[in-house]
Amino acid sequence: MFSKILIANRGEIAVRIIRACREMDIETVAVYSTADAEALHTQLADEAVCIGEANPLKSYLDMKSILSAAVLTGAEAIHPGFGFLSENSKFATMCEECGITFIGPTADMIDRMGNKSEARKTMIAAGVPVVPGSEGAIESIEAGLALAEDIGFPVMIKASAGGGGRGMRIAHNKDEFINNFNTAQAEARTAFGDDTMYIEKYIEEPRHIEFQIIGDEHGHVIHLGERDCSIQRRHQKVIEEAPSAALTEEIRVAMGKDAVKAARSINYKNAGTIEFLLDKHGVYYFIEMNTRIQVEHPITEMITGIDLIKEQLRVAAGEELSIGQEDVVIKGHAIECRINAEDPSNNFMPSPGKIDQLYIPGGFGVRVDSAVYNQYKIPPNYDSMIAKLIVHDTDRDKAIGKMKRALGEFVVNGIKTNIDFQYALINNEKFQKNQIDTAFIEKNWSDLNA
Ligand code: MV4
Repeated sequence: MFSKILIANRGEIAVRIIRACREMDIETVAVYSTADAEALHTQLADEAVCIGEANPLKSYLDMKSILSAAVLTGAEAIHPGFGFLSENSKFATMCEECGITFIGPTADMIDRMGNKSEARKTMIAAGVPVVPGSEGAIESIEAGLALAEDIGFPVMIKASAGGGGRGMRIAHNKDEFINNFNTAQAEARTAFGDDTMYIEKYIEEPRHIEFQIIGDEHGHVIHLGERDCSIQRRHQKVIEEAPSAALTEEIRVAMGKDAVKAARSINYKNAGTIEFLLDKHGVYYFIEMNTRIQVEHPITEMITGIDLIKEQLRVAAGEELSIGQEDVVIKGHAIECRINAEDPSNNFMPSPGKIDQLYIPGGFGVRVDSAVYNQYKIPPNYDSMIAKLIVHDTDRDKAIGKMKRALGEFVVNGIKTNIDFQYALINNEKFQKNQIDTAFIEKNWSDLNA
């Protein structure tokens, strides 16, 4: 196992990783920007190195600064967390060239899954069900249109370099296809410097179901069940739960097998996620793979009792997974609410600033992963997520009840937060009855703001 690692991230995920390391007797090096001198990760790590200015491009995304910090402190590995450099194959390669282990998959796997039309092709070849559409990328707008007419409108036009909702357009007919294809392609060219496009049949009112998988370099790949991430706003997840209340045991077993098949087909090593869309008829389709640990990993930890960061460190160090598929037993139900420093009454605008009163909920089955403390000043330069409130109970109804209790206890004053909005979501009758899809927040907007 490593004796010292550097964490190339900030906020609650940096703290989460430091905690796992401390329990494993691994020393930690934090990196921080000038805006994060007082941040919790900077204070909690064994060592901390300032790597630059508040602007993430000049600190948390500065690969040379981060690698210099790792070399100077003698860190053997770098954990990238999520966001920032976590799916940057160039960074993974640079780590390797410096003799430092990138805690993640190989650069080649990042590239193969980062290119969404290539990933589709790979999954088709592996026999994993994908949404009807182009085999990989489409050659031309004419070829795309012919295919769209073949599979039938509406279709979704997607950028290969996209993912997470960027560079995506729906087309309901031929005219829309031509217009939206051109706009989406131009957008992709500007945003990603890559205008490769692919198309899929548009799945109406789907649920977003993702399977947690993890693989080691000894040929073991297991899944740890699914998460339902359907409650989101503008492609930002808001509430996640595990397991999904939308799956029958039969579908769950089939999806789990396909998730493992997907990861195994690329000899995947690291924690990762296989994302599926589930349509109203219970038919599921692979859409994307994430080659990183994700924000919502704690709900999987709560229902499985498995520490995903520790397993991730083990496999990165070349060890075998400490558990097999037979050791993964799903127990109860977990829900995560993302607590953001933002103003729901002002279009969810970020609301940075000083916290002048803080009470964090606790009690049986309540977990808060956060990097804030009383009197902490949230800098304006980063993501607005300040905490994840996670609850675990024996079933979904009880978990909902526990989340209501915990949200009711949570006090953050001095800044605006989405705590009351989260309460309205959790308290919503349709949410409670599991009448959910990816358009839930839009569809229930007036009820949620009553
Ligand atoms: C889709 C889709 C419907 N049909 N693909 C959005 C994010 C990206 N990861 C994929 N996304 C979607 N792809 C087909 N063929 C609908 C969405 C989608 C969505 C997916 C998951 C969670 C929330 C969403 C919100 C809007 C659209």
